Amino acid sequence: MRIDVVTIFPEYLGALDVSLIGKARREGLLEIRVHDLREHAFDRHRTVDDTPYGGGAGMVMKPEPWALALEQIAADSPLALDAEGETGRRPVLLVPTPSGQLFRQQVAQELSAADHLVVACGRYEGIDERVFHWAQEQYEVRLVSLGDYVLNGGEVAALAMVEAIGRLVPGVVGNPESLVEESHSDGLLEYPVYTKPSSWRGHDVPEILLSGDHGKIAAWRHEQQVERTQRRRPDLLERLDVSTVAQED
Ligand code: 6GU
Repeated sequence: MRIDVVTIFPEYLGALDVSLIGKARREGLLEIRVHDLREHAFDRHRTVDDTPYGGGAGMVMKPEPWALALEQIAADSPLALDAEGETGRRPVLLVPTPSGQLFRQQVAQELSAADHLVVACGRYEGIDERVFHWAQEQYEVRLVSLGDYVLNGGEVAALAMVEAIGRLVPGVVGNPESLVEESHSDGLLEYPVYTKPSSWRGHDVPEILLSGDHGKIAAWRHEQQVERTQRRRPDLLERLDVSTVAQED
């Protein structure tokens, strides 16, 4: 998978050199390129923002540097041309913004099947809205939010999204089994986990986990998933099919 990230703070994306995603880049499973938006701003101060029409607080990102950056990346997309000349498929333009659709595991799953993602990190009060309409000709545009709180810009959200998507690309996570059991993969929170010692500072590991009865352990873990989802995230249960919650044997 190819991922391009456009930002005015390329150094923020340095974390993508580290750990699992860093390793996947070195192995060629993920090709991540980080671009400085200011390289597409041509005045003396490399200005990328301006005051909002209609008034109001803060600044808005100007459309032109974005158009130049996104045009260049689209022209260089692995989807731009195939042997016959056209793939007919567009790269996905992912725009982190608190006014976007909620970025859930299911969205990460969908996006992990894309061949080319471009992440547009906005700052200030956001990017001129016309950029998103204009970009639809070359991109499948998706505005996505991490949750109901405000960050200073899209960079931290881009890191979270690239990690959530990248780890679902085949080969990036060494043991694909670990993707099946984790939180949100079945719409429930994960069951609690324990390791040695079995008794620690007066706190014991639940007996059943020491029993060796794999059927009972699986049933207990499922109960724990449902119970803690009910307690911590009742909103998640409302989205689920009853068969996911009912104990399967
Ligand atoms: Cl995706 N961007 C920004 N700037 N703030 C956020 C967010 C995204 N998600 C939650 N807050």
